[in-house]
Amino acid sequence: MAGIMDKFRLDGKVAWITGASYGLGLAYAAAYAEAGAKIVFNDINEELVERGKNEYKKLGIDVYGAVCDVTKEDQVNAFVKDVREKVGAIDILVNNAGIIKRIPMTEMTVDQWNQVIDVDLTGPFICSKAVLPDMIKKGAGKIINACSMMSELGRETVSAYAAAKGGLKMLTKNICSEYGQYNIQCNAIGPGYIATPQTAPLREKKADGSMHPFDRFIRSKTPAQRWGKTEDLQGLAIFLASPASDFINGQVVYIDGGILAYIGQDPGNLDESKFAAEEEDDSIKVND
Ligand code: NAP
Ligand code: GCO
Repeated sequence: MAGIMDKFRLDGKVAWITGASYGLGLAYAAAYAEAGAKIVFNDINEELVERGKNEYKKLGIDVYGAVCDVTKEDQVNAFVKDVREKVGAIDILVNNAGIIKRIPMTEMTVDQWNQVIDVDLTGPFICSKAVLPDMIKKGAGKIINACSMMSELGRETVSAYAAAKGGLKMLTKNICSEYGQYNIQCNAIGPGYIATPQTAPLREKKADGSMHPFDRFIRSKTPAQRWGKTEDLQGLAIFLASPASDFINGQVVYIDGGILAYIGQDPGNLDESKFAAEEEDDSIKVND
């Protein structure tokens, strides 16, 4: 007889995690594979897809991977068609692919703005639109968007990213509203500050070996006084992709170590020696 924990299984499901050659996407895919799903992923060029396949091979995970830029609707539609024919119709979509450009708004070009909006907001629109027809036919589906602290808060130099992630929160609610009637749930993961290649520039030690000022700042804003690890998010990712969350829809679930609940402390009060033992994340790529 099936027990309650079976509700957290993904056996037989086809899960597409966009931009999952490394970082959070790779962590979500590894978790989904352990929960029984068939993994498909994409990245923007052959080199990254091959690197991703090697990472999955090291983890013992059999994946389908192909080149697909989430901002190009023709590539996305061809990818979804290929997956349908070679693996099966997509049951779970994680709109994980994302970029950030940390540039003061007055210095940011419209082209730079558009690049971030295209990947972080239009990409999820294009990918969700491509998988929804199969989910409607099946009468079930899960779409999980990658929101952020910047879905709720602003900060200097990330205007395009914050606008995209704020828009992604509302796209999450809209997909819920429009397709919930087909037993499709669209929710979002809202990570805090997680140690991945995307945030590597914010943690790089200074020339004298001392902490990056932003590293000290984020620890002073996080009750646990640490950055999140990609594995911290795997449980929530499985939950939102599984039947256990079938009556949750249109929500952004924040997994931030308490940042949004905490006013923060004076960064000068932090005892840096407490952090010395933490191993540095194995960032394999640093975005600009
Ligand atoms: P990351 O390390 O920069 O990885 C992003 C992934 O997306 C990479 O594989 C990247 O490939 C891919 N990608 C970029 N543009 C793409 C495109 N046009 N088409 C397909 N793939 C593309 O980022 P991360 O830290 O793992 O974050 C993953 C997601 O979570 C992002 O949406 C990010 O905004 C969000 N998030 C991250 C944090 C955090 O603290 N790390 C917190 C909140 C939210 P390339 O190598 O080609 O760029
Ligand atoms: C930044 C960081 C953040 C994180 C994440 C926080 O420059 O502030 O990159 O944006 O990536 O989105 O939730």
